[in-house]
Amino acid sequence: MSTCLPLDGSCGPATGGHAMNIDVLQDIYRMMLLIRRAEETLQKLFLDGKVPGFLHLSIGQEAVPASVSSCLGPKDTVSSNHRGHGHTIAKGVALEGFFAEILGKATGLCKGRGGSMHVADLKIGMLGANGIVAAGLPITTGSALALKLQGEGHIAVVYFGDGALAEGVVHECFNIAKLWSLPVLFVCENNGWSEFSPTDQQLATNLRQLATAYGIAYAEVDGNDAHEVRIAAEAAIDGLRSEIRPAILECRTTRVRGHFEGDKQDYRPAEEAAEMAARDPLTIARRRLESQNVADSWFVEVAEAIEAEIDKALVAALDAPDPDLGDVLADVYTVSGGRNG
Ligand SMILES: Cc1ncc(C[n+]2csc(CCOP(=O)(O)OP(=O)(O)O)c2C)c(N)n1
Ligand SMILES: [Mg+2]
Repeated sequence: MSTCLPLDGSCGPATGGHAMNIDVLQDIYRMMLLIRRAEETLQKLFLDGKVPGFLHLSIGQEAVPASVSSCLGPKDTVSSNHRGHGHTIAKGVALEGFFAEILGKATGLCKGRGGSMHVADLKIGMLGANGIVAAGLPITTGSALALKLQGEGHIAVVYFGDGALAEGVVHECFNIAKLWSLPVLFVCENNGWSEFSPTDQQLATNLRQLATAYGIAYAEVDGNDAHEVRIAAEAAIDGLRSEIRPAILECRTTRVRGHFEGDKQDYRPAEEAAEMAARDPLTIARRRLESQNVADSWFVEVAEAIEAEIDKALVAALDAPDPDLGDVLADVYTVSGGRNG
């Protein structure tokens, strides 16, 4: 199927002069649902006591990575933060190794040593989730420098939250990315919260003003509308590839769950829950697809296929062996620079 998907019912170009084929939004919807179901699976595993460590779910934010990654190729790189499951899955990670990593199994993508906040898969350009707020920005800025020097037209993307904007390293990265014209897309998932503090209690300015100050191209979108995110991301990424320069994309989104699983969220206004339900990214995308006559049967088929994919990966991950304690020092670098194991 290759029907034009308009914003307004016409079939002309949508925002920014870009039209979108309906199959692009179908692919994005499929990816959003895969992320949602994978995280719901993790949520259950966590409640069963099978996940060592913390779990930060990105439920409500799926439209951002699904849409941004739909514009990327395997040689483009991505780095992420503590809420990184969606970023990782959207970049194309194998689900079995992903689940195994979060379960701490030997077959995990990082041999079970990283867990939820440190999943990485360099083969597919996933440079890693990161438990240190804002730490993905210098990693990605460095990757963008490498990609620019390689000269093959690939770009680097970093996802970070509004809470990261108060970190000094963000400003260093904006500065050097602009000065050196690095092909990096800074994607801010602004969900209005940094742990238990609203954004305006910890940031004296806003991202639009920061982008202006650094002279970096900036766009702001409804991060829960996959169609809008895709159009804005495509325009930004086209600019990065053709002009070799940075851009900032701010996506207004919703952190549906607590900061971490188990967070009681008693600091949160009660009315936020209803607002978030009305902005569910899957519902918004589904309505757009239905308005273009995508049949109910298509949604059923997609949901069944995803359930089967997750079940298969999960069974394999749960059956996988735990790491051998004898390997505990393997891959650990010593102070003198030698390598154990
Ligand atoms: C350098 C650093 N400071 C503080 C923390 C504790 N911390 C973990 S997540 C977080 C809030 C992050 O908020 P945001 O970047 O908006 O991401 P969100 O959780 O909303 O997705 C904080 C302060 C940390 N992990 N690293
Ligand atoms: Mg936040």
